[in-house]
Amino acid sequence: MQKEDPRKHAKFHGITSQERVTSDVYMHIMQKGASDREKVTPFKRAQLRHRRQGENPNRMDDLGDWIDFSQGPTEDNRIISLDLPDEVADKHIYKGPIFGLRGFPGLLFAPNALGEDVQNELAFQAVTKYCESPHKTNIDQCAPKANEEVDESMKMWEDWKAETNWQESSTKKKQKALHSGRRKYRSLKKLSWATMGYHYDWTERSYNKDLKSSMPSLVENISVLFARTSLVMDNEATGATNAVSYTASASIVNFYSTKSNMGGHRDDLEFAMDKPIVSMSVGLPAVFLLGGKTNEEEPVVSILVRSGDVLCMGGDSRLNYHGMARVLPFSVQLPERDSACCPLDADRIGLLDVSSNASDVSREDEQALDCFLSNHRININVRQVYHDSEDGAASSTDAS
Ligand SMILES: O=C(O)CCC(=O)C(=O)O
Repeated sequence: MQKEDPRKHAKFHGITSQERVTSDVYMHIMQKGASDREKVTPFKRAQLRHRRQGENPNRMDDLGDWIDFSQGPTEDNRIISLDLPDEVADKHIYKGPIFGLRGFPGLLFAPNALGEDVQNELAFQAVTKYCESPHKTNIDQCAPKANEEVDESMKMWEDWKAETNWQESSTKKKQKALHSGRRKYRSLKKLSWATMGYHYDWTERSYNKDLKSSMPSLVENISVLFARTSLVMDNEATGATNAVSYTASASIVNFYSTKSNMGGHRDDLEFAMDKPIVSMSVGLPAVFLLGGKTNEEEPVVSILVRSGDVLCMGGDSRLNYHGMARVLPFSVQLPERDSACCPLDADRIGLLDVSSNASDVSREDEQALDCFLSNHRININVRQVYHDSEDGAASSTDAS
């Protein structure tokens, strides 16, 4: 008897897993019209406005009013320039810039915060380690189909390289399947998410303390740095004196192709709602949607997220509706980034004791990764699930 992915039918963040990975649902909603069951809320309207048009992949007509944090506040008065508190900047290496967004207290955006070497390391770890055991993926949720070949010893990355003509296509920024052999059960083409740290139990719809894998130090160190920044800045803004410790205890790694999107949802399953979500992006740019506390609230703003950007949803924005409307293909021409951005590079991240653990990436892997990232977006987001007393905040406080 085959086990079905519980997320396929169960509503996750208010959307089904199918909705999470395909924009066809938006067409479907359009065709159905605004019946009571599928009421077109302001959030959904924003998603529809940005929906991918297969026949027009480079469309830009929906992007006029987006917020591009990498242009800074001089270009857009919705962007607020913030000062990194000394407490965070000195001790935590990242020197900024960091921005807020008018009307969305608690939201922080650090454009191009991660240098190229850090982005590549995150991406390489994501395709080689974060999507492999002991971490869990969407693929593990379903039993293999009768026509699928199961080879537990084959790593998905090695298989993808063997099956994709990335060498020839890396210059053309297009991937081609080499041959259409038997379908693989474990394949990067089927991968849409992996979880690390506490895994979410999709059947019980809760985190399960007994289902846990390790949190990679690179992801932990980056997220603790930005989470503490968010916590300190939120205390400063609100006059609160909340603890600024953070435990990176659960992470979702989302793998998007140019056809993927993620419907609107709130991350409301954690217990430590006073701790921010830290979200980092690598690979293709995308349109991130941010709404209010419900999907009925306006405005719903469109934010351009690019490779290397870090976004924190903390304080008042922790429970805001959000989603990912569309991934922009490589061929879409974006405005240049402001050169004042000062990314966190491997040298500085070395101070966080990460560079010593960096992967030894071969030339072949480098080129294949370049090709993969020219067709995919990887988003790594991190949460603290339980309250400090239960979630071992000691390790993250030591990082100060
Ligand atoms: O891909 C993104 O930027 C958003 C991911 C997200 O919202 C989630 O995993 O809950």
